Amino acid sequence: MPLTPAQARAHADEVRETSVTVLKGLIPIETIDTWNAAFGPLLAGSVRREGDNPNRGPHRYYVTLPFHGLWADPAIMDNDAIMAVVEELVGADGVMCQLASDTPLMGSEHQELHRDTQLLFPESGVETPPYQLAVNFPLIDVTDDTGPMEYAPGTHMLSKEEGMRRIAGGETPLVRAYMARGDVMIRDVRHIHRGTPNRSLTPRPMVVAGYSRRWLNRPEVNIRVPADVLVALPERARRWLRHNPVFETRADADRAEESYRAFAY
Ligand SMILES: O=C(O)CCC(=O)C(=O)O
Repeated sequence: MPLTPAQARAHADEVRETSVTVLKGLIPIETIDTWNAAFGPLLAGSVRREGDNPNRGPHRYYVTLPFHGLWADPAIMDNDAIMAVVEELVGADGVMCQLASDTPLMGSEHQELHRDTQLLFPESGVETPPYQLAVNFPLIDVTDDTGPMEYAPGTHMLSKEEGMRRIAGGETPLVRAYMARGDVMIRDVRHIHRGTPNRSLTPRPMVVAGYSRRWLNRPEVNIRVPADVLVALPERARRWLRHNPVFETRADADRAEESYRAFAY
């Protein structure tokens, strides 16, 4: 269901103010369940390669999604409601630069509190409007048991020191991001946040699609786009993908692994 311009603005304003907005029940649950079933083998491959101490913390896996088949579904990658909010925040000339997933398993721990990006002018103490967003949706329901992300609202507009001070003093609480299958979160990744332990036996995959202002280069991520997938996408999706490498075949696109190492800002 598309958003009206006023609804899109209200969601964008919520991100500007708190760092997070949720579009509830946006993606059909059947689609999510199909993604979750297809995700199993990708996760198993990462667990085999990386063992139980991968780069996002123990028993926590960052898995890049191949950009073809169901993973490149335009109903999600070119979703009118998501794009309306994203365009409000980073401009209609922005870029999509990341498609991956974060999955804590049983045995995962609290991550350090961190932000996912550097500030643009860290020495200035002045925060800018948004320039880097994550669009997240879980492949299972996120409850206390399955390891909800915790975030500190408003800290995207503060220095790390000030944000940490407010969290430590209880002035800014850590909010647990409970989500049901089908919910989509759009967040400003400058907010201070952390992954929490998944205490269940079920992996908790969280898809992450990254969107940025057109001038932001994020060398740590990209989307390796097969040419046949690109030409079949709607014009808006092709435009948002324009800075990513394009490959003649899907096998070539799948070959290189993105190396998104654990770093915390
Ligand atoms: O998956 C989550 O709950 C958060 C993970 C996270 O913040 C990270 O890996 O940087």
